[in-house]
Amino acid sequence: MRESKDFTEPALKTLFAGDFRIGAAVNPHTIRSQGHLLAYHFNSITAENEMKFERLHPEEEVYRFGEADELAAFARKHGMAMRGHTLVWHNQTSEWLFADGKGGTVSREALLERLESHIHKVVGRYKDDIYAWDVVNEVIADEGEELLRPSKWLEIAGPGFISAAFEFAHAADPQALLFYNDYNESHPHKRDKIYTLLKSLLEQGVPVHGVGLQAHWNVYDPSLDEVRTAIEKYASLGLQLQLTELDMSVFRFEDRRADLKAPPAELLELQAQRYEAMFRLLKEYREVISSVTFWGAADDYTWLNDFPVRGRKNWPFLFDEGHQPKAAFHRLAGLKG
Ligand code: HAH
Repeated sequence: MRESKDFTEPALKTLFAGDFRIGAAVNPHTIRSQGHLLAYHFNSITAENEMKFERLHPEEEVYRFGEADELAAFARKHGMAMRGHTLVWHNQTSEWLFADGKGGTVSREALLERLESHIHKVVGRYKDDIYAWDVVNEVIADEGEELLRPSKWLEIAGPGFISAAFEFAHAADPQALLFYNDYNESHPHKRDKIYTLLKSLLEQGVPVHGVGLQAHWNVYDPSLDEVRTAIEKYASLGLQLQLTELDMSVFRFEDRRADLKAPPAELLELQAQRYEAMFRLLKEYREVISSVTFWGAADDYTWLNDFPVRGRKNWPFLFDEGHQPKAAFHRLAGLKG
């Protein structure tokens, strides 16, 4: 691992200090294995998994805050900002939440009470550490004309669970910036649906302050034009934007090939060009984009090593497996203005 003294390249957080915060998703392993890299280059973190419902609240009477607390302590120690991820999601959520304990389904009222008490406890606990929460994650349906994705939340509580979550979070910490977060956010069909949801929340006076563009992108998709149009459309609502989970896969989403042992030079060059073009675009919108968080920090650890093709390695970041800057990093370091 590179030691602190080995970092001589300019720090990302300094390069973009006039534009937006630069964040990374972390976990209790990577704050150790990537500790120096994180402390040198990044000024914001997000817990990759440790603040998700199933991890914090595995049983009705049991909260487990140990690992989340460790990550918050890391942020404090290094003077980093912290984003909270995530309060309401259809995945990684404990089964007990939706059950009545008698083999049936909980009532709408009881589900919303449980949500309120969860949010009160979690948002309240991290009031001094977390400045922004992903309150609701991924409720928009990817395909078709339905606005909302089918889920236990929707089935039991109806669409009102979305505004309820924002209201509860706002009551728990009136200072916190509250985000709606989703992926495929730059694809026109889903973009328009996300926009429709946000517009309706704002019209109802729901306390939503920002939209999180997950930005799980790859070297071919989405196009620069699609990203620009999405940014302009979301920003037209008067919301602030953050890129919350950026990575740049070297594979198309549908690509299942699993034979690559190392990234070919042409792909790394393509990745570098894409990062450069994307960050040039993001800088144009620095007035509305307040943070850009990568869903990891360096190629030694990424959730894409298993998703969507199990066991396949990927190389989506600006730093390689040895935490050395890649071509993409050098291209960003050369951006002017
Ligand atoms: C994200 N989903 C989640 O927000 C994050 O919590 C998780 O760690 C990784 C990725 C992205 C996603 C998905 O859930 C399903 C299909 C495609 C992408």
